[in-house]
Amino acid sequence: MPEIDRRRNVAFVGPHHAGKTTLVEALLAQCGAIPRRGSVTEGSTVTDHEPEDIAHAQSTTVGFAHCSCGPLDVTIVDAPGFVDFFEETKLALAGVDAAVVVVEADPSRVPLTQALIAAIEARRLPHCFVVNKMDRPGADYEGTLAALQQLYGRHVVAEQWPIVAREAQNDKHSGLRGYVDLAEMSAHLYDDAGERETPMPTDVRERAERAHADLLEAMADFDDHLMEELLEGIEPPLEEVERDLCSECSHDQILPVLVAAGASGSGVAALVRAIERWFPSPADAPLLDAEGRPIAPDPDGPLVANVIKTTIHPQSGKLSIVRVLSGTLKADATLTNVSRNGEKVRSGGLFRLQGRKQEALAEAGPGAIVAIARLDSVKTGDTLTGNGHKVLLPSVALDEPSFAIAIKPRERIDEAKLFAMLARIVEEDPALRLARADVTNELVLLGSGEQHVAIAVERLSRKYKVDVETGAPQIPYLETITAPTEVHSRYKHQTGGHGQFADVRLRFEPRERGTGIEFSETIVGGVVPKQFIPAVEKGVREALAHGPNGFPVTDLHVTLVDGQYHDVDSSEQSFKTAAGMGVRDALPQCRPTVLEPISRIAVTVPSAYTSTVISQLTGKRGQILGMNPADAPGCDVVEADVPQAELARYITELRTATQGLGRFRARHERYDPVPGNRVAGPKAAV
Ligand SMILES: Nc1nc2c(ncn2[C@@H]2O[C@H](COP(=O)(O)OP(=O)(O)OP(=O)(O)O)[C@@H](O)[C@H]2O)c(=O)[nH]1
Ligand SMILES: [Mg+2]
Repeated sequence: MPEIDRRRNVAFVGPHHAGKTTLVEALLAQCGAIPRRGSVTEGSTVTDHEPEDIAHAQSTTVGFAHCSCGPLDVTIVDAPGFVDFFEETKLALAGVDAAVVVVEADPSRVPLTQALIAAIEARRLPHCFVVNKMDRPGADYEGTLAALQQLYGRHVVAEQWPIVAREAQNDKHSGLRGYVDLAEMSAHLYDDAGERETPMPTDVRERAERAHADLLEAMADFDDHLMEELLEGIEPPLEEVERDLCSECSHDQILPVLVAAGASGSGVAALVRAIERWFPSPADAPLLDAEGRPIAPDPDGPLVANVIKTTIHPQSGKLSIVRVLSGTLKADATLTNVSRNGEKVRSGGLFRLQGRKQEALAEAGPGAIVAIARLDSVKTGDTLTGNGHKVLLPSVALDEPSFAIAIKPRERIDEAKLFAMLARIVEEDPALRLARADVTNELVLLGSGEQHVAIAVERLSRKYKVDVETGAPQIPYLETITAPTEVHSRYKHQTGGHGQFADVRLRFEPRERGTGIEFSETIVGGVVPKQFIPAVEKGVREALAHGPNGFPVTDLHVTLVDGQYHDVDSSEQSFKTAAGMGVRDALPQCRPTVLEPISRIAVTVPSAYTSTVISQLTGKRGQILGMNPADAPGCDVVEADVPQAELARYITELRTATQGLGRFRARHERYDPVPGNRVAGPKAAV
């Protein structure tokens, strides 16, 4: 079999804690890639190898592994399930040809797959579901299946039915013993070697027969011949059923559902067979370029590769994990980075990843997912080609960050160094963003949620041995005036020699919100000589940087209306000083008021949570602007204007109130007076 036909690139995705990493571990052990299964809680798995994964007993970034399953060469991408890391999952999906969606055997967890399934369906990626943790008491396969069908339709269909152990006294589910293969209608019990066939247990026969009929009916929607057989009451031959299942799953038409208990390895042997039979090889389903044209996976064709992940090690340097789409990638080759104006880059070594371990490779053909060392200027998402070939791959649209912290060095290093280190952390995870805040000038790190940003800070401290201080970013309050005034300010100073003298009369008037500061003058007869007027303006503007409440003053008009000077003693400095004094005298007379930034937010939530979200926003002094159906089915978009001060932890509160399903976008809208002039937060000064 040609090498490409033996390849399978599969992402393991699904809600947080569904058991993906554990299932991957069991699969690697089943295929002999590792001697025994490690455990997430002990920090000994292949794909959760980063210190942050181990410390939190969860995946915090994608992990890569590979194994040979019979003739197959399978590359596994183990994606983190926690909602904060979803952008990372989206990037990883760009590199695979199929996905195993792992869900717990608990119907209430099924809605958590919605954004993920939308991303999978956007790519028309073949996928199956694994209902996992079937060993747990109370595991509910039937309910979970029904919940999946309710959300994703009847083409989500059981291909396996569980054979469960029950407690003698109360008949309650107490474990998973095996499964019925609903295509073959054969029963299998798990054992140390994987599984063995067994006569069909009488207690599942009837239920399995109904599920078998459902499977055939769902498949018949895509095969007229099978439909005719069913209408005539003919049992279709097994070869036909299997052929249809392979074809319909690999074309993302039928979404089979399997059972497993990854912690004990139960179900893994059948999952391996499913990957082999149902999922396409890179040759079967060529990936598309940015214009939607398929890229022929030809080993002798022009090289095209896509960077799906970047990792940076402080000592050993950068690894770019790429998916080869066409051509043959070699170590120490010159590549063209089409995404960066055709820049030429020279690759270092080529590796295959087994968790943290790297195996050197001489070359990698179409469909391979491999790591390239030392592509220093290359970023995640870039398209690399050989010989200047000009093809560009589609970019993955990442959501805007919804949580921010302010960050500063605690000691030792200066901010510029910290910035450089943070930039490398952000390079590893493009869902993070580094910015300098307007008004407050703080360094802020933005991400998809509190945990996302906290783990990035942990990674920063570990990798670069830097101690940082973090906290909520300051709210960029401003202040303004609400009444006009006019002041007279004279600066006169005599210290031996020649003295200093300046006299100004300044008028202060409120301006419309958002119009900023305007300075003008109505001097006649040169009572303030022209050369000193810029100094007056400078003095005014500098003094306006700190209003009576400590915040920058905005939205006012200051006019220099009159003044006096002295031939010898007047200078730019003395006029600047007089102007500053005038501002400080005037502002308290102008009924100053603090302004707070208002964000316009659009919250997308399943309709069942819309009223919860509206009352949550109202409780945050939000002004609801409207509510409309969202693009995502069954969801609403609530638009509101909310003070930024109320939104610091909103993503966490929103997810808590909506089972993790709510998301929002925010942008600065305007400044409004703070009710009662009372500000919260680090600069509370009123
Ligand atoms: N009872 C039972 N527990 C399991 C099973 N699989 C995993 N677990 C436990 O569930 C927890 C989560 O398992 P993981 O494998 O880390 O789940 P995950 O989906 O990779 O989690 P994230 O990557 O953080 O989304 C761990 O405590 C596992 O020991 C299973 O089949 N049965
Ligand atoms: Mg995991």
